[in-house]
Amino acid sequence: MLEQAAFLRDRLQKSRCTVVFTGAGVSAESGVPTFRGQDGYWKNFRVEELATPQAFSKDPKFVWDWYDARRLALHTKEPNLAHKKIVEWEKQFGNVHVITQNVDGLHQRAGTEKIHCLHGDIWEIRCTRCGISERNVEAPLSHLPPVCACGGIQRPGVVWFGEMLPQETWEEAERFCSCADLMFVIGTSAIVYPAAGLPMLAKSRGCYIVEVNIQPTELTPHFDLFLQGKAGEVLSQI
Ligand code: BV8
Ligand code: ZN
Repeated sequence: MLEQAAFLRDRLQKSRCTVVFTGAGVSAESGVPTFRGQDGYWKNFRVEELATPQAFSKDPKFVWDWYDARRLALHTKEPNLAHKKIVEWEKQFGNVHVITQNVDGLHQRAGTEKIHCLHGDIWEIRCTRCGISERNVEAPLSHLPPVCACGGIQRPGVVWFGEMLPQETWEEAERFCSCADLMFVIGTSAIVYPAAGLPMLAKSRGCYIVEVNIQPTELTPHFDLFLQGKAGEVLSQI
């Protein structure tokens, strides 16, 4: 049993605002590849080739092939113990807010209600001509790239490198991290900005920060507690 379990439950109980900040590692035990691990998405690609507006305008079908494959793979994936424990905290302690970099929708499928998706949602597609967004869970997509009723090509509803994060979502995330007294940073390499700046924003306001990761990250030295291990295994002990 995790020796800090009782301490962390007490902190969760007393917290006025808890933020759970997650990255791809929280979905790893669901079988979803991370971005930078040895089995990661990026191992065979360069970011510039895929997750940028330039790549999409150059070859929308090539980019859609990758997103279509990820959506298809996600169809057989389920939320894991980590996602479920976070839902339990939200129900039990109330003021728990999830801020995720993930686009896989697994937090939502697990039942998380108070969630802020900084990098969008792979199940949203948005028209590049009229801007209309729609939820589309078809996998594989019958037509690549998908086309809007207005005739415009539709893109994945995610935030690519070089693109601004959704303004309102970003501002909400900053607000919650500014007032959080407890933050769990789970399964992120803390490489992608501005998202990776949120834990240090919370830290600057005196927040107690717990990191859960299979290995230390660049930010580990700045945090109050580092719990080494798989997210599902560690969280289920708290
Ligand atoms: C922006 C959606 C302002 C798409 C993603 C040059 C020009 C423009 C911008 C930049 C530039 N140089 C740098 C930047 C900023 C850039 C950036 O940060 N680049 C990085 C690579 C240095 N950021 C941006 O461009 C952002 N926008 O800055 O706008 C702007 C605008 C115009 C001009 C200038 C500035 C937008 C970034 C959003 C990119 N979109 N995703 C998609 O998913 O396809 S990012 C992508 O990385 C995912 O969202 C992912 O979540 C995110 C972060 O990765 P992680 O989640 O941390 O995943 P990773 O694999 O890295 O790590 C997994 C971790 O889990 C590891 O630590 C591992 O140890 C751990 N783990 C593994 N298994 C487990 C585990 N932990 C626990 N349990 C386990 N079982
Ligand atoms: Zn359209």
